[in-house]
Amino acid sequence: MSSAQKPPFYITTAITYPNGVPHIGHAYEYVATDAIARFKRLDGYDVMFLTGTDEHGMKIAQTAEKEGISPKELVDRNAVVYQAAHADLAISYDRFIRTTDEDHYAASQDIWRRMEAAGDIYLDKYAGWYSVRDEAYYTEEETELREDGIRYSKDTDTEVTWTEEESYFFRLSAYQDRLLALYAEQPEFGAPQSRFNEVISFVKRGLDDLSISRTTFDWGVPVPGNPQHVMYVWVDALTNYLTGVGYPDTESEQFRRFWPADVHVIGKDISRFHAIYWPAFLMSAGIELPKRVMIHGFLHNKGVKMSKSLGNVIAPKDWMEQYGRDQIRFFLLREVPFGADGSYSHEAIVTRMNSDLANNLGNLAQRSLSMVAKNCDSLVPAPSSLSEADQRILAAANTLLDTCRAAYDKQELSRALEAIWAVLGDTNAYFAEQQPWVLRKTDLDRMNTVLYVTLEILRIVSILVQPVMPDGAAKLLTVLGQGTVNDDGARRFSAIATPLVPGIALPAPAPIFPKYEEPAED
Ligand code: ME8
Repeated sequence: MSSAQKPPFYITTAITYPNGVPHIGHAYEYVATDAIARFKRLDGYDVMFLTGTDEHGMKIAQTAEKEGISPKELVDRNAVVYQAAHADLAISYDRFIRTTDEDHYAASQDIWRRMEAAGDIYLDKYAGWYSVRDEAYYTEEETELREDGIRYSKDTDTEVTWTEEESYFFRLSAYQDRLLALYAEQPEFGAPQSRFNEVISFVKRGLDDLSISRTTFDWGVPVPGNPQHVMYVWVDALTNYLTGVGYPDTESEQFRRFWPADVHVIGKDISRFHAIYWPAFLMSAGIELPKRVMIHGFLHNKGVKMSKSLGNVIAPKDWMEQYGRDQIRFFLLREVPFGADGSYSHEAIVTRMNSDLANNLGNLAQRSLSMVAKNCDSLVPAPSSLSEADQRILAAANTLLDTCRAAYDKQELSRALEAIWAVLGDTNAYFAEQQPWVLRKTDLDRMNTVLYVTLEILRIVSILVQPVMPDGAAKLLTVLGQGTVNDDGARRFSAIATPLVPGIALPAPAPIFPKYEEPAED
């Protein structure tokens, strides 16, 4: 099928501030979004997956100043670091947008002009509390003066400073009713429900107009018609989702195909920006709204917030070197129900690696495939008539695609993995009960059947775990004789319904998910 015939699917991550180094929290968001993008591609969609860096604003300007370099030098240096993290994590994005890309200036200025033409932008004076860390404004009530004499945002614990300057405002207050109507008509707009409810209550309390330009620094997109002002970084940042698919050319093939976005994947600290400001900007500009904002939780190091001062910030690369890429991707998506906050520790990772991957998957593959190598001339054995136990386990494996689709459509990735591992658990029990190594001496037909059923389930499982573990799944599919990376017809979800063909020659099995070995102490 050509891509034009496939249904489109547009998914995005938040764009990261490139003012430090990527950490596990960022990796978590990239990996989750990547798994969904890969899932949809394997399921026959034409996917557009956008990620990137959010390069303007006060925070970047201040970091650059501290380092004695220009903001552009800082973001040029750091964007590369984020791109390398994407490559290390096998993030299969279609475009890595940088908000300093030329086409993004045109897009940001275009949406501004549309909001202005709608009568939603006016010039006034801003006086209030600003958090540079959050690039966000807070009301007096949202802040508190603490014992150290510094005022903080109560919600995010970041320092705020009093700011007074001439500023353009967006008439956010006029959008309260329309936003509430949107939430009522589209209850799937925000997820999970608990986090979406927080957004709804916030809007119900009433909205203030939003300051959307700054004059005290110039690192941003110039305001059309008044270059004394640069846009508030969130106006340009949110617009990246439009730039990524060809805006402002709303007639372009890409824009018409992919906008509105199917899912924006973001963290809980930026839900207001995505579920309140963003739809309001789009309503004002007369542009269709995204279908869904998926709000994930935060990852904490053994339950403790990651912070530079505590020295517990983990670089994704260090983890991958220690445990392996697939293992980390699997751990992140299996361990934490997407949407909830989660915790990680060495022990938790090792447990997942050893029990779920090495035992339940790797070992089952190794045992069954080495029996086939030894006893069936390395050919997929032909099954004879299927027993009730065979039929039951095959039927369970054959429901997995639908279960996974339903879970991925709600971004409930851990549920999809849980369902797959439930079938793997049952298959291990089946293999142990059937004892093909005993059947080898007593009933070869039955041995062949048990091995066939086990390989068939491994085939289905391997196809379905590709979005999460692209490397290991590819190796498994290779040892199961199922296509190649370049000729992947047998690896797509549409191939699940066609059972494993007896008689195909299998390559020598190789262990795929090894157990974690603690490094020897010196
Ligand atoms: O917020 N656990 O950028 P950012 C899980 N530039 N996710 C985490 C996390 C953690 N410990 N820490 C951060 C920004 N994140 C803006 C976005 S979008 C138009 C602009 C998530 O670099 C965070 O919630 O601070 C966000 O979704 C992403 O990482 C980038 O965070």
